[in-house]
Amino acid sequence: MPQAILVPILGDQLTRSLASLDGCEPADTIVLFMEVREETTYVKHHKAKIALILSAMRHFAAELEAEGWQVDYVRLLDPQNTGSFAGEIARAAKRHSASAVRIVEPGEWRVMEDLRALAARLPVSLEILPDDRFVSSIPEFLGWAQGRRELRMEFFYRLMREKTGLLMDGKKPEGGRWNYDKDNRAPPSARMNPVPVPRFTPDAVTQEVIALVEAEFASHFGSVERFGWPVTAGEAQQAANAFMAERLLQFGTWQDAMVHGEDELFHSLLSTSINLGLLDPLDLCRRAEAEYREGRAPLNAVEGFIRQIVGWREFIRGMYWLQMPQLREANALEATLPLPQFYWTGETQMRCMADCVRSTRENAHAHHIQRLMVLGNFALIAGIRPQELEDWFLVVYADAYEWVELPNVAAMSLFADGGTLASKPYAASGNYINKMSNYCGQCRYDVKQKTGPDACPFNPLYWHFMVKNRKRLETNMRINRIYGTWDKMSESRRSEYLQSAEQVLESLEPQDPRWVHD
Ligand code: FAD
Ligand code: DLZ
Ligand code: SF4
Repeated sequence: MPQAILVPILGDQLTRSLASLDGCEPADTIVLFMEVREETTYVKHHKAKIALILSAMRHFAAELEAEGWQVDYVRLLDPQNTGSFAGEIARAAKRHSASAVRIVEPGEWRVMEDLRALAARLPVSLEILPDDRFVSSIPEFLGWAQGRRELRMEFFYRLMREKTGLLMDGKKPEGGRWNYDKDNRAPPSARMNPVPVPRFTPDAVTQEVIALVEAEFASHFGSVERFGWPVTAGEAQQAANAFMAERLLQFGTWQDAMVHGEDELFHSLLSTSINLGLLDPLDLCRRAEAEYREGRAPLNAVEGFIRQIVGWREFIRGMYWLQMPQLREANALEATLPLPQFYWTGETQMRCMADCVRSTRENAHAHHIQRLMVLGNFALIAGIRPQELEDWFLVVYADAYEWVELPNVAAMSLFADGGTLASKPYAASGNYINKMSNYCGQCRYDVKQKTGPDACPFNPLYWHFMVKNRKRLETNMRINRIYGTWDKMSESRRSEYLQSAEQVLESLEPQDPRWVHD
């Protein structure tokens, strides 16, 4: 056989039109998949996340094989498995006497560094191709960012709307406004009638992977009992169809609402499939736009959905590559508190936190406002060390890869980059959670009480955070007025707030680090 080209496909590159396959002929190409310990345990990912990725990899490899591609699939327990991408690519290049290796750029900095180091020592050339599954390339984003004083999603988003033509009316935005965010914030209401998200019964491949995960990763966080994620492009399309037909209509209005025990509401739950490469994000946006153009979904819903994808998702990825590797160490607010153990166990009397952790454990998912305004907000105002919360988010969500997790956690949620990404910290007292959810009614704490043992912990922590960071935040025009309110309080009221906050902080049991690393 003539010398083959080796095409390694990483676990989140499961896309039929992947750039590295483009132009290759099955007869002289070896497609390599690698289940490796370095990826499954560099943090101890949620069991369902590992099951999802390995099952999706196995299904995709089988599909390529059925199409006539020569697939070399290294399984986790293969005795020769070296446990790393670099080790497996080098081994496969030798095994197949490959003339060259072609790979699409990885999503994560860590893996890119490993590939660059590998390229320097491999005896054959290793070509790293741009990942064209995004609307904006990394150089395009870096070019846009260069020289700008403020990097705001809104302006980048408008550019992406113009570039794609999504929801454009000539040169103007459809409906006259770029952003209908104000129409995306209705609190929960009796009028809400969410249709359940489709769940996919694990087939034999997924069941085998689940058994492997239970055996090999028993001490990892989370449960696989309710596993129902789409694991093929076909299933992902079914999930997308159901979203477009049943939930997009109301997605916009209740995007920020939270309801106890209702884990999905009108969210798409498509992030796992998009991030794996099973769904094309731009195609989803075009489908959502068609729902609007054909009168089946309102503009606030469709614009909201499109903004999340060509706005936030693209912007977040650009910010990752702009801010790495510094972002991983960023801690602009000098927060040092260890992550509380209840992020893992859910054992807290805060009803909002307990429900979000439960959903996270059962589903490897929580929706955006639960992530930002409950789980992230608590960590922000309590002063949790960013790297501990970042590891937590990377472990627990099935859609978490560092390129998307890290900017969302460090920059958006914890303001750890000092405001490069967000114009102000997303800090809130219990009042916000009470307005946007039904959590507080049956909570052991009283959201109306500001201080004392029965007060909602978010209330004193909010002021504690504001006071602690006064020097840094007072110059921020978007929040500086809050200090006027603080200054008008009596001395005794202020010290009640601070003492209450200290009591909450002292009561927090630090996490057991073995949740993240053995
Ligand atoms: P929907 O509400 O239906 O939104 C549609 C799509 O928009 C999502 O599928 C996703 O692809 C995209 N999207 C929306 N918001 C964002 C965003 N801020 N960044 C990137 N894409 C976005 N998303 C991840 O994919 N992986 C993560 O690891 C992740 N970590 C997060 C951590 C924090 C602290 C916060 C605040 C947000 C995080 N997000 C992350 C963004 C968002 O919460 C999830 O994309 C969303 O909850 C996924 O559920 P969904 O598919 O139902 O989303
Ligand atoms: C997250 C993950 C896990 C848990 N396991 C694997 C694996 O065994 N093999 C693989 O190819 N990819 C895995 N992944 C996804 C990778 O971590 C991801 O592709 C890289 O970090 C690049 O973003
Ligand atoms: Fe959460 Fe406070 Fe409401 Fe309890 S009262 S659910 S702790 S916001």
